[in-house]
Amino acid sequence: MRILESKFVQGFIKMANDGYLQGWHERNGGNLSYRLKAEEVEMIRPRLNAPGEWTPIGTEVPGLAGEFFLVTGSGKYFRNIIVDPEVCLAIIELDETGCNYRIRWGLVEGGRPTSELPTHLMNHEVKKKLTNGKHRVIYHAHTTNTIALTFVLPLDDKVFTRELWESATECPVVFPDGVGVVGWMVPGGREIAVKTAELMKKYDVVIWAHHGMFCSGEDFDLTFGLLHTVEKSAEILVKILSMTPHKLQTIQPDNFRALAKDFKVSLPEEFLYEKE
Ligand code: 2HA
Ligand code: ZN
Repeated sequence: MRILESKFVQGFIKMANDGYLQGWHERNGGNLSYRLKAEEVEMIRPRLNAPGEWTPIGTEVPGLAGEFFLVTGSGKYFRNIIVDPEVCLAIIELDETGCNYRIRWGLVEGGRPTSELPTHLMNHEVKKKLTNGKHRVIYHAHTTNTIALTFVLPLDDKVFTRELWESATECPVVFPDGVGVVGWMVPGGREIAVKTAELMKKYDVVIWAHHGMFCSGEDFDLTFGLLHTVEKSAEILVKILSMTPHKLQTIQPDNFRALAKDFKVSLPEEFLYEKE
């Protein structure tokens, strides 16, 4: 089967375009990666390019040795993915040490995988291990309202989680583990990747101050839906804070406990602190 026609490539392209239409991908902002299933690799193997040179990833991910990923290209615009996926995307293969990659499809006009490849792969490594291989998608977007909040809320996991939970009732059900926050760092390298992957051990959502958000999930719908839900809640909170610094009423800790019971999720008490 032609690689472009395969279901996972089509799902990837749709997700990327949906993100663009939401306004989260100005210029070359954001990146997306998908860890292929073994049967998907076998299905497309006859149509992969002959192996080329190995290139260092810039970090080590031994837990992903030999895996294949579909990724966005560095400097490529999300708005062009749907028009010319073979120019904007790549399928890469990792070597047996998890230190190097090589391109096996795509980027037909040249280029490299996303500048955030270290963060994507280190997140994939953590999630593959902790979810028994269920999580396959890592998504980074420049989510306007979530970014705005990083200028006015303390850069603290507990505060961000609680404020986002309070801003829309579905939130604690959609991300019961909460969200992590990374203070401002230089993007694109190993240091921010290590920090993000550490938080991904606990959360499926990590916010980068003054930059954007990373989400991890099982498939394209769940991962897009997670990021969309966080950003929608952030939008509501931005509107609230734009009207008044004081909420007249909100969802209270005991309301969250009742919600947890009915919706059969466990909400860590660390986020249900009493406010002054
Ligand atoms: O330009 O979003 O974080 C791609 C990015 C880098
Ligand atoms: Zn970014």
